[in-house]
Amino acid sequence: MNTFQYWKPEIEKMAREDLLALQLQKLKTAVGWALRTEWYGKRLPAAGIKSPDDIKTLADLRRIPIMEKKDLRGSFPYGLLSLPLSDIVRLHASSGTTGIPTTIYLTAADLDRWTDNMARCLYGTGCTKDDVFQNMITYGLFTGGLGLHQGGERVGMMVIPAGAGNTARQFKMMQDYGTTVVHATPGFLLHCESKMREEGIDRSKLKLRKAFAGAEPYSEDTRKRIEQLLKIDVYNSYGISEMNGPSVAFECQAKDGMHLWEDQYIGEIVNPETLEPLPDGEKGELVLTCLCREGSPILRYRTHDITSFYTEPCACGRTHRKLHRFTGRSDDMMIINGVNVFPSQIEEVVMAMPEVGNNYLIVVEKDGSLDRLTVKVEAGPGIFTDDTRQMTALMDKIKHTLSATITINPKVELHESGSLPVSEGKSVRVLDKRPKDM
Ligand code: DLL
Repeated sequence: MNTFQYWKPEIEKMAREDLLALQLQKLKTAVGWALRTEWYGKRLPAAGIKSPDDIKTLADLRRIPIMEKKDLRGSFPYGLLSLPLSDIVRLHASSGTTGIPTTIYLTAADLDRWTDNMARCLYGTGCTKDDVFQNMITYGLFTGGLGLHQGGERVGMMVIPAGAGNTARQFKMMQDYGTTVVHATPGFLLHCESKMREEGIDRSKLKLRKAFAGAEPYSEDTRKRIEQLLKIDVYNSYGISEMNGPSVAFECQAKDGMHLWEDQYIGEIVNPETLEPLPDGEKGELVLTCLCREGSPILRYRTHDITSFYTEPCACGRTHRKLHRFTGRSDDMMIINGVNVFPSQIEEVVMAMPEVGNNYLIVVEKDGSLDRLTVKVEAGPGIFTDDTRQMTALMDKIKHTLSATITINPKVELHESGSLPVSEGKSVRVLDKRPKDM
């Protein structure tokens, strides 16, 4: 029997009606923040919302226009800023569908709220200040690194800012410092397990007991496999940089669905085609409203992530509704080893190169537990030769230009003009060969 632990029990187990009243109050505040931005400053009044008082009930949320990633890009860099830059203490960004990143700005109070939300997630999995937490995910603009780092510190754990990759170094730190908890993408956790076996690391000498895994979709079977192989408990963690990143929804000790923190976010499930709300429990696209960030407020944001709400309460007693494991996306974004990549980013790079012909193909497959991206491009007319040095130099050039844009290293293959398959109907540009086990 689990003894559940709560970071903010008065919030986490709040009666539903009080929680909804709190949401309404915070929604009004967030609308006030949004009205100060250039983007919402035009759109909210056009929808009849000129002041926070025009929001009378939670149903008024539906009057707010839905925001897309392209709107964020369109308002780059500062169209969504609600305060002078002197009030901002941090920015984070993720890749957009084109070269323009989607950027969010945090005030000191925003950062404090995010940190506390993260602490709530981590503490809710049973972590305590006695834990040693190795954060094996990318730091920098990506929200996964600093997000869990801050949350871990707030819980009082000793945080090792390990960063992603380099399994040998990770194992050394686990052994040296007695790591008890790790954070990584599920793919990297599986990769660690096979490397541990390969390198003859004795699991029984490690103190590992838990892992937080997220930033990319994975199945319940994958969770079980990681748990059995590494002999740890794995907790699913969902977030999206536009909503601060991780801490949006997290599993508790019941390990059965992720609590969406409804005092911080409002979640709606909509039909991805009509954007109309779906009845409770039905599967559709998640639209999120951020109630906890003043710096760059974002309301009714299309995540493109497909899920549904649980209709039954959780064994842990928390009243915040839970989300089912995500089963896909309603757009063409690919997640490759935790990094978001849009096919359009790749197209933009290769089509801008004069040496490249008209056809290309993106192939994603599994290489052990990790994902591998191959970009096959046709050389332009008269470019392809038997001179391997020349061809290797061109492939390297394409590879470097691509990795500068998409931030991961693809394998690049150069093909003779006219040799890649041509579809008769719509072009097939992406071949995702990864098993769909969800
Ligand atoms: O991936 C934030 C994050 C960092 C979440 C660390 C969890 C852990 P983005 O780079 O903006 O932010 O990518 C967000 O990743 O829209 C989903 O498609 C996908 N995603 C994130 N977590 C999960 C998950 C971070 N647990 C996009 N299951 C989202 C399925 C996930 N997909």
